[in-house]
Amino acid sequence: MLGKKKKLLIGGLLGLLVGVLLVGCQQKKETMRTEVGTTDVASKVYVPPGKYDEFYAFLSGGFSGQVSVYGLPSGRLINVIKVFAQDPESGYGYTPETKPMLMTSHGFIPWDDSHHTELSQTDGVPNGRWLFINANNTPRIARIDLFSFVTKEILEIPNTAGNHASPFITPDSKYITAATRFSIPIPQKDVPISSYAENFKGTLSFIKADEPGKMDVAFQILMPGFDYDLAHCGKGPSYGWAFFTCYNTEQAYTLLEINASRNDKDYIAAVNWKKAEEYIAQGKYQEMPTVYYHNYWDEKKHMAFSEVKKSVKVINPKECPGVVYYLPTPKSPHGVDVSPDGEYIVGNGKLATVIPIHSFSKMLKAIEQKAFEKEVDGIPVLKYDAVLHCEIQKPGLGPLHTEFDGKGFAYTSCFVSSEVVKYDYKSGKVVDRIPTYYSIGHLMIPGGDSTKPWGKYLLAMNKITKDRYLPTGPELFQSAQLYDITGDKMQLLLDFPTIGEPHYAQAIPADLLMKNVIKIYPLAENEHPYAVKAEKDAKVERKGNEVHVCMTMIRSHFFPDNIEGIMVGDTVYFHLTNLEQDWDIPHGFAIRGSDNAQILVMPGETKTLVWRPKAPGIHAFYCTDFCSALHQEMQGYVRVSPEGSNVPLKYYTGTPITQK
Ligand SMILES: [Cu+2]
Repeated sequence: MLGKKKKLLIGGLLGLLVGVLLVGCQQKKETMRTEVGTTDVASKVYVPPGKYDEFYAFLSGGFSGQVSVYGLPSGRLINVIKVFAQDPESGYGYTPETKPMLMTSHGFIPWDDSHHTELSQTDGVPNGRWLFINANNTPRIARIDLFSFVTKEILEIPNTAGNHASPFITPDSKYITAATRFSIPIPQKDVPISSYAENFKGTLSFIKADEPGKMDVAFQILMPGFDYDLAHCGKGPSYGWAFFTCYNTEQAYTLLEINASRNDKDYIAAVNWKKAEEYIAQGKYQEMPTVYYHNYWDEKKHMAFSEVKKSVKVINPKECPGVVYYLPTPKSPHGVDVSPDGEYIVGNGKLATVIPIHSFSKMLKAIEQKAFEKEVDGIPVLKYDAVLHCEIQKPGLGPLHTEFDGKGFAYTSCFVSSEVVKYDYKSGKVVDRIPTYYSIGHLMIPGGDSTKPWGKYLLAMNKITKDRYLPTGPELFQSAQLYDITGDKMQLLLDFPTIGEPHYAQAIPADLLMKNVIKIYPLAENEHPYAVKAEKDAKVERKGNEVHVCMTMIRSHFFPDNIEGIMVGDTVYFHLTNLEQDWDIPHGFAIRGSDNAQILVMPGETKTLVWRPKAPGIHAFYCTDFCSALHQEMQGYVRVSPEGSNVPLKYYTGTPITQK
């Protein structure tokens, strides 16, 4: 038997042990919030081989100019959609069929900086039909078909420099927004930069987006010369309005990091676009001459066409009262985000110590009561207190962007303090915060800027990667981080590297999208002028020093695979039609000395590779996509003779008996 003292001692030790265990458990719980590696966390992102992810996520490619498609929660890269940059892997932007997509008023632009993806919506909910994305540098908006993951339309935005506040959509997909980040003379003129205040203007643009293939600038609003940064459209009660942040109300044109950081408050511009429509209908606009390109993809012809537009409707808020109001917003605001119910407008001031949340209903009341502080170029500035719902106190440093989970919470990314802050946007109470690694920019919750967020996950897109992956020299891929937001506390699940620098992203449940995704292009519907739908129709034709080779591809040969009679000085157009009608059987085509890309041709599609042979001899070509067991046999030869020689055109596959 144990003595009483011993019992007490053991009891005490047990108590201590339990205490240590409890502390240990708590510490472990804390650790698990930020560190991956436990079974619990791993199982939340594990998608077994052969199984699909729950969400498609579309991340902008930033300076890559493209869109990358990831599965969530696994973080697996599943596709890269070609949009604003040439792609040697597929031939996009190199082939004569796709080159018109990259035409602009500045000529052929083979690169851009893509920033914000936006899904088309029905009743404020992403519908999985289209994805829009902006080009920032040469201002444009692209429409991507989510049935084929192909860019179908690109519209240039005139009177704009730095198309950043774009493409944010109305809940019915009627319009998408665009704006000039950098104010410039509108129309352009040669003036001293120091005449900024006098000569520089901004524009806010509303792009008609509801008719596929027919995007156009519905109208532009001429604004004071500030920097217009980001936007979101109203929904529910605020349908008919759009909100744009602006900074540099100081109108600085040099050393902005100091000179544009002087004012305590800048603005969110609230635009009543329904009112603007009324003024347009009444003819109260100026038809301003300008030049901009509209490029669209003809699905039947498998090629793009460009049209040049020559004017745009511009309205001036001075002459159109009630279209624009300014909401004072501290300080150099970046993102502006509207709550799912459409009532709250969150301003994210990069240099602000609070996050102001404006109330839409208070704004309407303030307008009615003319609670104006002053006017700027005829635009009333509403009183801050008259429109403010609340300020989130001590949110974190450098707030940039906000998304919503549909359960009454908002999540704001804080760049400087590298964290996500979660708060109840009605009560203004902060309920959780979690670090990001490192320096988060945008964040995304599936449906998080819509009327019905799916919630569940939050994706942080971080600007600095540092030590998160194996080092790869001075250049490191940017890093995304996935968080579980189903509980009271956010939990870090996964890091994964991204392509380019993703800015914004969108995600949608996979089942809404995958049922519509096409697997082939029907060969019977192919109206490409150089398509051949059967081997017997394949041909080689000379027109002066142009040679058109209409060639077919099917497992595992080209028709023709031997061609003679080509000469130095010829321009040879290989028009390749893939005769396959089976999912995931592309064929490729590459020929030695080709001075740009190879091409990858999808089943039922026709694509062209242009080749200018430089020296006599025999040139081999081959299929670049491993298509069958005899893929290595999918090859051929072109004989090139000296300029002016009289070798006759001759082409065949198999024996020269099939020669035409
Ligand atoms: Cu092949």
